[in-house]
Amino acid sequence: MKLTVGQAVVRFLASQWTERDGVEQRTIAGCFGIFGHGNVAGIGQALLQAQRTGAAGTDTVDLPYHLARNEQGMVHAAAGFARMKNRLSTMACTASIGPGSTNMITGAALATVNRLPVLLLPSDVFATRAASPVLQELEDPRSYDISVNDAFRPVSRFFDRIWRPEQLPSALLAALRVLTDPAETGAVTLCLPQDVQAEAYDFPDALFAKRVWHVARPVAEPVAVQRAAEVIRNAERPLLIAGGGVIYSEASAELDQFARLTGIPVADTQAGKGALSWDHPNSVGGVGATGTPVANRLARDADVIIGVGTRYSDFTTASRTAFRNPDVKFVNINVTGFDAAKQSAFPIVADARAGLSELLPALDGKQFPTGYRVGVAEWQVAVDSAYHMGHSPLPAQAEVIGAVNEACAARDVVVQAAGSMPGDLQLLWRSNDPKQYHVEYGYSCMGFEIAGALGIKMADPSREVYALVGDGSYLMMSQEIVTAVSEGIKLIVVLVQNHGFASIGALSESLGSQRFGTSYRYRGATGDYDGGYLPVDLAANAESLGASVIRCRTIADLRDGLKRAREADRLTVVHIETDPLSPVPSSESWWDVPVPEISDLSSTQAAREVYDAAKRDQRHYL
Ligand SMILES: Cc1ncc(C[n+]2csc(CCOP(=O)(O)OP(=O)(O)O)c2C)c(N)n1
Ligand SMILES: [Mg+2]
Repeated sequence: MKLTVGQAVVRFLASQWTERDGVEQRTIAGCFGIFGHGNVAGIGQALLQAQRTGAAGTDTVDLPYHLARNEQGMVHAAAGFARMKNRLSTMACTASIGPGSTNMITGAALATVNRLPVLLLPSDVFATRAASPVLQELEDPRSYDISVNDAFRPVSRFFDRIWRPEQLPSALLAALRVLTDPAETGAVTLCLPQDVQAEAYDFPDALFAKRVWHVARPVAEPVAVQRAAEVIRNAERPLLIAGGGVIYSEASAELDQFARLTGIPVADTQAGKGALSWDHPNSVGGVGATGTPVANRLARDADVIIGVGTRYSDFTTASRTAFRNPDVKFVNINVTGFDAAKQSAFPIVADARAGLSELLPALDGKQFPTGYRVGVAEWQVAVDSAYHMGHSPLPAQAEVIGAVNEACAARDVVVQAAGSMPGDLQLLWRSNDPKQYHVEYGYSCMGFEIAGALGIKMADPSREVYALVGDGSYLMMSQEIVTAVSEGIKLIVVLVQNHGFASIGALSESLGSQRFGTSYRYRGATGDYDGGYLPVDLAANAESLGASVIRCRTIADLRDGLKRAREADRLTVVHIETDPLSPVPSSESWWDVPVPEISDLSSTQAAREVYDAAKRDQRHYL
């Protein structure tokens, strides 16, 4: 079949399907893009042709194109989409050469860190070098085969550059293999030189036949299950930590059964929150640096930690201070050998659902005490008071979170990524559904919120999607509001104005750095940013991008605004100002952020003493 490389890429992508548990869906549901000279006539023409005629020559199979406003934003949208689809479907992203492509690198890193499949198609410099150096080409005197796209290599799980059409079939197959493999997945980058995109070649017809990628549920090695089960049977105080892998594997029912039958308390990570509903009898909330005090006390004393589908980020382990029992042992169920082996664990390399189902019978009916339930009930009283604290004159962020949480129906989704909200959310949010809590905390990338929410809503239009966004994150990346408006995609954006970085401000203060350089204010007489607030109106800004805007002053306004936003049929921004210094309950935990060993400032010296003391609790798990 004679096609250009661009046409072959599009036709191939439109014919790929994933299948798990007998359910098929399109692997690549569509293509985000921003055109420039690198892709407008190559991939761009192929997408146009697909839109006009159907990619595979039919009316039903197609690769819909979505014009984004920023290349980083479109990769965030693809990552949000993929997470919402439990990694069984994603989007492709086409960018022009040079800055269009390198704008995607942050998105690629986010996807790879979070183990989310995204397919990136950065355009590249001429293969023939006919017009070299083309506009935006990096000239490297050491080698002519280096381009800016080589910067994708460390943040991609598969990377290739298609210098010749003959390379395309094997590259496409490798790309799809990695995208659909739960153990390997992440950003996949295929660089497409702009001349090669337009070059015609006689491709084998079989390349474009419908292809179904089976997404495996690898089962555990029986010996590994027996060894792990023995460790758990001999435990006295086990704690299970549910990570994102439980949700991707759709293992909530198996986890529920495992927890009910054994009595083992279940804590969760940022990616795993909602694996069990917050009011499940075994739920003890988030664990680690931003976890609940209940879970953290259980973690401190536990003799066996069962990590399911978690990669043990430093927030989860509280920078390796969370687990203090001197004899603590780990049992990990993970589809990735790399994660299963962490903390010198007894590893079960398996899909979370398969692994839990195999481990449960091997425990021979062993049951553990459930005394922790008293602490959970007390903790829920503390959450209620944080949600309704009546802070004044400006409301507290915890009350905003409470209002959004109480406005959410079970299937609604909350999206966040960076600032003070991820911590407050992990501590306080009550999740009723495995897909309700979408906090991107692998890369914690400011600016993910609105762009990610766009992808999430595209993945499941039947759910209301609330993007909670701080003023800092909003200023970094709000432009996908325009994309959502043009696509007619409804989002609810809750814009929390606190004039700067509440998060890093508080962190700075706790580390002796006096909130230096973290507020959005005029530069004052001292030279610091301690002057008056800036004449910035983010609500007006959102309005100017085409959003409906509801301005709120009080929590009562906010509750009403959220109700109206929910009833609205278009993107609505609900704006509220909060007190950046408002309180939240303590996690009774720690995060390792080094304080200077020597300093002229007494604030830093005092913080270093506290740091040294906390650091003594840090350990290896060997
Ligand atoms: C792209 C990016 N740059 C920098 C950071 C470091 N950082 C983490 S939180 C934060 C401030 C976030 O401000 P805002 O969105 O207003 O949230 P707030 O802290 O006020 O809750 C910064 C700069 C980051 N996470 N991501
Ligand atoms: Mg802020």
